[in-house]
Amino acid sequence: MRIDVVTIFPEYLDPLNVSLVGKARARGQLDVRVHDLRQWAHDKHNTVDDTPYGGGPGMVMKTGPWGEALDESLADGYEAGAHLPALVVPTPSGRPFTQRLAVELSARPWLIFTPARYEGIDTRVTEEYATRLPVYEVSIGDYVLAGGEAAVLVITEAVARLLPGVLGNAESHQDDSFAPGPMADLLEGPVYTKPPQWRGRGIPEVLLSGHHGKIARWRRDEAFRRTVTNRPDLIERCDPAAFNKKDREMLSILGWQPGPDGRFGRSPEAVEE
Ligand code: 6GU
Repeated sequence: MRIDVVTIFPEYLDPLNVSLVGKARARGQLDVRVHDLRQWAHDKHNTVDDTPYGGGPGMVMKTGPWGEALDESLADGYEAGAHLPALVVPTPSGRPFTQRLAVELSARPWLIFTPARYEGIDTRVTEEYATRLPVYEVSIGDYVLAGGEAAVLVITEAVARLLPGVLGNAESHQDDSFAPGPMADLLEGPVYTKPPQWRGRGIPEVLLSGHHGKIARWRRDEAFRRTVTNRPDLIERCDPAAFNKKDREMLSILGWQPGPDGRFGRSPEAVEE
């Protein structure tokens, strides 16, 4: 996969040299090019922003530098043999970044990120490139960052670990929270390693039993426990067909019952504490 990032803070992307993404680059599985937007600012102050039409606070990033940066990055990528580029525009106004979107992006051969500072990029830039390439406007959560660079780090790491050969163990993202499969839509429960005793705290006995069926059931019960506490919305929107008899028992213990539509909700007596 090829990744281009155009930014006014290239050094903000230095973490892409470290850990999983850094190793994927070193192995040639990921070709990351970081470009300084100011290369394409031609006045003596290298201006990339201006005041917003219609007034209001803050500054808006100008069309000119972004247009030249994207044209040149596209030309360079095509020349290097890359194909099917997609533009990823980090913005708090974008669609939510989810594991599903990470999987979709990981199937694309070439991503171009346009993290913005200030109040964002003049809308005509995304409009223009949307006539030529798929454009994903993406938000990494319901909070506001000072710029999109941190979002590029987040999205790149989530995508890179899905690329073939990047994770050591081919199975290790099968039961990630949010991955499709038997634990779909449940958070992962607690994990333990040696020593077996630490500050008076032991290990749940079932994990030492060697009984794989019981261990799988225990893990699923703990996944329900954690999901009910931290993300009850995930249970509410789950297709109840995904729950077996033991799942329903566990949900009942945790105070959840099927409603008229079959979907699970907190039992009335368990609500409000
Ligand atoms: Cl992608 N950018 C900014 N500036 N703030 C955000 C965001 C992105 N996602 C959530 N908040």
